[in-house]
Amino acid sequence: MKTIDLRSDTVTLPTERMRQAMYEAELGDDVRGEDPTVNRLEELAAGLMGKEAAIFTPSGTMSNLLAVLAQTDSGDEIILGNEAHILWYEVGGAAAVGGVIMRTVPNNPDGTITPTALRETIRGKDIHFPPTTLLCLENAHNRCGGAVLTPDYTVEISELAHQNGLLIHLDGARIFSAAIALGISAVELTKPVDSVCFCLSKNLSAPVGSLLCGTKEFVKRSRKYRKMLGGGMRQSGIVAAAGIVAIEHGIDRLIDDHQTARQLAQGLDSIAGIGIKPENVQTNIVVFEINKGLSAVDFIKQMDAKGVRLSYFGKSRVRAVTHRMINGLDIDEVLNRIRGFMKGLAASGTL
Ligand code: TLP
Repeated sequence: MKTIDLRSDTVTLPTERMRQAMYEAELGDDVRGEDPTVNRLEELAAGLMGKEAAIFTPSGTMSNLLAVLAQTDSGDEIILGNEAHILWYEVGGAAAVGGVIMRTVPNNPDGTITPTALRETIRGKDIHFPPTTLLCLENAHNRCGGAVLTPDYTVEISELAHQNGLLIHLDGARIFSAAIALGISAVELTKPVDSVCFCLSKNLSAPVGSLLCGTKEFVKRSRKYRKMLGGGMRQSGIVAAAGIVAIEHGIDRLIDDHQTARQLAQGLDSIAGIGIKPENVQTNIVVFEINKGLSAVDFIKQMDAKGVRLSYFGKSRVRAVTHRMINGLDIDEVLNRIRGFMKGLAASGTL
């Protein structure tokens, strides 16, 4: 039985072209700024994001942490959505390492935070208050089911933040998915923000890495913090080479992952016991509910035994992520296995 792994697009393996590029990569000591392949990747990334400079980091988590460190002081308050990846899955690094308070405002199901909520959350200059200095956005939004923030929204919320003296960091781990879904270039989504990071090792299939982009001064500060955190890498051109291939050849095909995600969502919608709104699926993330009778943990365990790997997203919430190693036939197979399992449950009276 073939195992079909929908836990995350992070499970994608490098392509043959990436392995070849890694083999042939020209290398140097990147801590000294002497790795030509890393330098090329950073230039390419800065250009794509419309920023002055970029820094290659080992992970999205480190990029987000550097963005906080380089744009706040210890004791500041940063604002982020209550479903933000930075809040949920980054081990509290912003607080533990950066010494900042993470103040949340509700994320709407479409990944946005309401301007009024932001306005009401930004603190004034009262002596008792910590300074509010950074707003973090996320696009596409992981915990909001891959939802996409539009350029108009990004401009509106960024203007509000800037008017109140805040900088804006965008966690754009899957920014190219958002751009492809909207049919625009990524720069349309990154123009209004001060810093942005995107990942190579998720939907773009590279083995390692993320790029953090912003002004030259910001990147210089981030470079110092990356070294402090132990993220200064030496001949990292070996992995940067795969990243260049990912950018040059991996972006246009993301549309295929959105198609398989829609196929999955539509199929799930026809299965009794599963709750989903297929019209909300915009990118490669599909979040659905297991209706009463079974917990998400049990559902995932049972499907795992049937060769379908999914991830936990809440008591009754399950996440599936489509990616380069999944095609339409795999999705048909996933749907057959889930349908069969749910039918079995209904027959046994569990549903
Ligand atoms: N997300 C992973 C897990 O951590 C949940 C996944 O499987 O989706 N920002 C966003 C929006 C992300 O989705 C992720 C990874 C990161 C940052 C962190 O990237 P890495 O894993 O490279 O540290």
